[in-house]
Amino acid sequence: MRLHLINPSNPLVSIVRVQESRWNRYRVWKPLSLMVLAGLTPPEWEITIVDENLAVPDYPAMPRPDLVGITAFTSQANRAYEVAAHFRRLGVPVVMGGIHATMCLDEVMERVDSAVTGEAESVWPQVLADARNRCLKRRYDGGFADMDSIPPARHDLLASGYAMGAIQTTRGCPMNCTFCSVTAFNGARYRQRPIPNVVREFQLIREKRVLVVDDNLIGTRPEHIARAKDLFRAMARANLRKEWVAQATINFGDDEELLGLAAKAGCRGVFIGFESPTPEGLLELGKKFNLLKGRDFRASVRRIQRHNILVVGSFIIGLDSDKPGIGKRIAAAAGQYGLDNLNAMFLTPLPGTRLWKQMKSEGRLALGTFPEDWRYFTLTFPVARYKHLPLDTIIEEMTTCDREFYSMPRILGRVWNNFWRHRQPLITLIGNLSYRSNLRLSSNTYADFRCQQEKRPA
Ligand code: B12
Ligand code: SF4
Repeated sequence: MRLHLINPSNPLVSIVRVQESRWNRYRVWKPLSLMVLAGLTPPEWEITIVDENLAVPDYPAMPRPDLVGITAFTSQANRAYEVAAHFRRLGVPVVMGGIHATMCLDEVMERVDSAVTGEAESVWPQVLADARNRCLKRRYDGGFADMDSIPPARHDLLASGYAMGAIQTTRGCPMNCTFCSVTAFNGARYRQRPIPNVVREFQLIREKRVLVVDDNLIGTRPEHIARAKDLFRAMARANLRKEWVAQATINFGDDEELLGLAAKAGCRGVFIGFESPTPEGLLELGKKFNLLKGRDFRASVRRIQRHNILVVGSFIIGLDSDKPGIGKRIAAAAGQYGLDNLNAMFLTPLPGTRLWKQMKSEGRLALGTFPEDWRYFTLTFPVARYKHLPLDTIIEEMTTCDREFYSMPRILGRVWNNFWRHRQPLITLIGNLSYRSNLRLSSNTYADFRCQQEKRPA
C-alpha cells in the first residue's frame, strides 16, 4: 500500500519563496505533522512525504498512491483542494486533517473523501485500516491525544534541504488570546510528553539545529516551569549536541536557573509574542501575561540574551487601539527592548478564534470569497477592516515598521553589538538579512493585493 503525505504550498508566504530570496532557504521549516503521521503508520505502508515548500513535484510522474493525506493551515487550504482534486480525478481517496480541516470542517468535507479533526494519534491507524478495506468514513475525530503514547516522528523520511529539524514536547495553552487558534485546537490544558520520550526523539533528529514547535515550551505555572527545568537537565545529561530554538512567553526571562539550564541544553534562540507596545493593546488581545505589574521587557530580554540566547519578538498591527504611527511605535519598542529580530504581523481573524467570531459578527472581514481568499490568511495581508487604519494606512504602517527596524545601520548595530558580546553575530546577520530581503517581496505583494481589492465589487 502506497501513501502520499502532502504539505501544500502557498506562494504568498514569503518564507517559501526560496527562488526569489536565497535567505529564505534558512526559513523553510519541516512539516512535523506529516512526520508524526508517518510515525503512526504501520510498516506495510510505503510512505512518501511531499513538502511543496521545497518544490512542487510532477505528481503524474510519481507512482500512483493508494491513499493521499493532506495537511493544511488555513493559508494553505486552496492549494490543498487543488492537490486533492488532482488525486480524486485519478480515483485515489484523499484524507485531509490539521487545523483548517478542524476549524472549517464543512468546507473541507465538500472537497475531500474524508476529514480528520483534532489531533490524529488516536484515529490515524483506523483511517488507514478503513482505507485498506475501502470503507473510509467521511469524518474521524481524534480529539486530544494521550501525550504518553505519541510515537517518535519519522525524522528519517524527509529529504535534506532544511536548515533545521523539528520536534514537539507539549501541546495546549490555557491563555486563549483572542487572535490565536491554539486553545481552540489543542485545548486549554497544557499537556506534556514524558521527558525520556522527548530525549530519545531528539536523538533521532539528523540536523544539528532544531525547532521546538511547542507554543510555549516553558508553560505558565510553577509546575510547568519545573517540568521545563527537568527536561533541560535531561537534555544536557544526554549530551545531545543540538542547538535549538523555541517559543515561550516572556516569563522565560524571569528565572535565571531556567535560563542557565536552557542554554546548557542547547537553547540558542527564543520567539516571544510581545504583541503590542501598549497596555490597551495587550488588554484587547487578552495577552494578560505581558501585563504583569512591574514587568520590564528590556530587563527580561537582556537576562535571556546574557545566556547567549537570541530573542525574536512578535508584534501585531491593526488592533482597535492602534492609531496611525503604530508602525514607528512598534519599531521603537522592539529597539528599546533590545530584540535581535522583529516579526510584525497584521491582526488576522483566523477561523475558530475569538477574534474571528467577533470580527465576523461585526461585519469586519474585508475578504469573504472563501475558500479562494484563505490564501491571504498568512498574517502578512490586512484581511480585515481595522478601526483606525484603512487599507493604505495599515500597509504604510507595516512598511514603516519593517523599514525602520531592518534599516541597514540598525542591522549592523545589532550585529556589532552581538559580535562584542560573543552572541551569535553570524546568525543575527543571517536572520536580519533574511527578514530584510523579504521587505522588497512584501512591497510587490502589497501592490498586487491592493490591485486585487480595487477590482472587487464594493
Ligand atoms: C511550527 C509552526 C509553524 C512553522 C510551520 C512548519 C510546518 N511547515 O508545519 C512555521 C514557522 C513555518 C509556521 C508558519 C506559519 N504559521 Co504556524 N504554527 C506552527 C505551530 C507552532 C506548530 C505546528 C506543528 O508543527 N505542530 C505539531 C504537529 C504534530 O501538530 P499539528 O500540526 O497540529 O498536527 C496534528 C494534527 O493537526 C493532525 N494533522 C495535521 N495534519 C494532518 C493531516 C492528516 C491527513 C491527518 C489525518 C491529520 C493531520 O495530526 C497531527 C498529529 O496529531 C502551530 C501552533 C499549533 N499548536 O498548531 C502554528 C500555527 C499552525 N501557525 C499558524 C499560522 C497562522 C502560520 C502562518 C500563516 C503565519 C505565521 N505565524 O507565520 C505561517 C504559514 C505557513 C504556510 N506555509 O502557510 C496558525 C494556523 C492557524 C490556521 N487556522 O491556519 C497556528 C495554529 C498558530 C496560531 N497562533 O494560531 N508555523
Ligand atoms: S498566543 Fe501564545 S499565550 Fe496566547 S493563546 Fe496562543 S499560544 Fe497561548
